Amino acid sequence: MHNGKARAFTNIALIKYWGKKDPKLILPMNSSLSLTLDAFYTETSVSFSKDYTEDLFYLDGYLQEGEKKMQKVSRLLNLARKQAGIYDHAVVHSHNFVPTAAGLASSASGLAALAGACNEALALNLSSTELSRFARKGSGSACRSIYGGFAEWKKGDSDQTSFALPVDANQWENELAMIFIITNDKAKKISSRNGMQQTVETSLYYNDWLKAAEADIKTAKNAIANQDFHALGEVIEANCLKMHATTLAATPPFSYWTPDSLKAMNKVYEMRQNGQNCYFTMDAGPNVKVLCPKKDSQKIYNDLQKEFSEQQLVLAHAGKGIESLETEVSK
Ligand code: FM0
Repeated sequence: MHNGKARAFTNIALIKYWGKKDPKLILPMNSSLSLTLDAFYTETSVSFSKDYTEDLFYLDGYLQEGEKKMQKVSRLLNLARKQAGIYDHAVVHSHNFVPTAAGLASSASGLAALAGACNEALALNLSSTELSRFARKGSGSACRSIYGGFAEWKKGDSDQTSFALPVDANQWENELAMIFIITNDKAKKISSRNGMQQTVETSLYYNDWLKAAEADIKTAKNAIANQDFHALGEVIEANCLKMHATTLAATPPFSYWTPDSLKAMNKVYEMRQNGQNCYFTMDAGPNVKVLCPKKDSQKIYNDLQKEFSEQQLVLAHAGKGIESLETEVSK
């Protein structure tokens, strides 16, 4: 029996990963930059044993059946077994900790936690860089959840050279906050994986997205180095809008936005016009995330409460990197 357990926090991309150069290895078309957050995390334990006759994956206590639900988990288990030379089946228990009942399960924290748990269980002794590279092969965004605070996933051009590294902000991340506006808790129609593939293959704007993303990373890193909130806010909001523009120019066209997403975006514009420090970002779904200085977060939260219910709002701050946890069963 080989047991391991880890906790990983989710991260939100400020400059988005949107498109794969190599879908099998999960090599991205562009580099991305994220902030790890404290409010959402996953704890995952894994045990490998000769007594098991198949791989089983329980998410929040429920057995996940079918190839599609097992796909990302199986990928990491197989890679871990190959690396360790241990070919036992595995049982995985994963728990998503989210502050509301509104879903928001994240493949970033989930696959990072599984990577960490496998690293422990099979004594792979991976460095942070190696763990990031390993987590990447479960889900691209997971490679950034190895680190707390800001992280950059350098796209690289091979399995070896594509991984995330921490971005040193001199603790500035601790002066920031992110407020989640949960507009819709239903399963999304087009996954990130399918959405980005459709966009790479068909969007008229995809090449322009790539040019913009590389420039935006540089602007964002400069803003972080200078601790310039407005410069960072401007580039992250614009980067998000450019990513979402690519989906409108895909064939067939699609959008992740709902009327509530637009309501939230307009609220952010309105608050900014009234002198508030806040900018939004959105991923491959309808929820809107608002970046603001921590010192202003309560006032901005209160303003958002005029439009959205308390159940829809989650205040988060910078989170930690991945941690190993004690397993209940001794090795
Ligand atoms: O997080 O196909 O990692 O940079 O969230 O598993 O590699 O779930 F806004 C979209 C995340 C995409 C941007 O995609 O895809 C970001 C996104 P996978 P992910």
